[in-house]
Amino acid sequence: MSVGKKFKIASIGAGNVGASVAQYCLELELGDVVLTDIVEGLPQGKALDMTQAGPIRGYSCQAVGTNDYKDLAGADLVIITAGLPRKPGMTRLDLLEKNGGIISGICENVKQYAPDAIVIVVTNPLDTMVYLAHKKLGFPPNRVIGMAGCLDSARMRAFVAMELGVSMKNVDTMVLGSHGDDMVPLPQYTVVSGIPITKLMPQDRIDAIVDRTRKGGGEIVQLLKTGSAYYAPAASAVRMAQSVLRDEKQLLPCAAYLTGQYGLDDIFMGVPCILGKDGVERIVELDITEAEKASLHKSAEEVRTGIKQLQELGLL
Ligand code: A3D
Repeated sequence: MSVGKKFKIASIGAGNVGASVAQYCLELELGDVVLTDIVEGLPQGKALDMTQAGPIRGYSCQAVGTNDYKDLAGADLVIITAGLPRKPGMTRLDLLEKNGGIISGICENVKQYAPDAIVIVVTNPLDTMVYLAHKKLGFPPNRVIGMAGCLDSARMRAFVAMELGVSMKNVDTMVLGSHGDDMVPLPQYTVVSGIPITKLMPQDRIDAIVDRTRKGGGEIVQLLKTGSAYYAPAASAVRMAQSVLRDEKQLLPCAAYLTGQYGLDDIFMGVPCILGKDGVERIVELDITEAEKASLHKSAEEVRTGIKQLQELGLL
């Protein structure tokens, strides 16, 4: 990917997350956005509306809406948010089958029309869907990335800042593992302007923050009742997109393809990654405790179960 040109970003899925992704990309002037969905009129209407906000918000990038995958042609970066959130009465397996089918179909089109793109997957169940996307696309693993850790660590940053009454900008955290209850927040790597939180709050408050982070998605679902979070998820995906398109080399937790790191192989899991123009340019291996390692491996088992189910469903 060449840096300095005007980029083309495809946001596939024009629902809550996909439309917010497009909006943030325009606000940051990361590039022009192609908003894609299967619902006729939805991406076109939202894209036109966003473009018309440009003169007021001061951006000159534009969005176009489409139902035709041919319009992805030449996209530098593709963000996939298409799919269903889990609804009441739906089992994990139902979700896996439904979203697995959607991701497979989309990847066929991305492969055909945007073969050089870097792809960020947001659709749940995240770690399984990004694995499926990688297999279907056949792209080198550095060009396929899952968004989850960035969101989970942003949630933890917000909770720490709220607890201590400090600026969110001063808080840094790291969350490893799969997206969901088995994620592995790392208090030992959580700092406020370089000061470990262990020096700033008692252990029971740290434990409460870790627990709230793990359940962060569910807390919002409970409040919204008819949907799941989208502002912070979209902001997280766009932060990753920004680091890639502007070759910023930000170190962010992302679901990346592991080849032995943290003792895990042939799986996508949340790990610290350096993101630049080539996608995942490096995976950073942290020194973690035995208990954290055990949690990470437990988290990996969940993901492997999902991958096995995809195989049983004939999707892999
Ligand atoms: P929603 O607002 O329902 O939007 C999904 C959109 O996908 C809808 O507009 C659909 O019409 C569209 N769609 C369905 N099938 C296709 C297809 N084949 N091609 C193109 N578009 C299609 O959901 P949302 O935006 O709130 O969430 C989208 C996905 O992101 C869900 O799977 C969520 O669970 C997931 N999500 C993940 C995170 C993570 O942290 C990993 C956070 C938030 C949401």
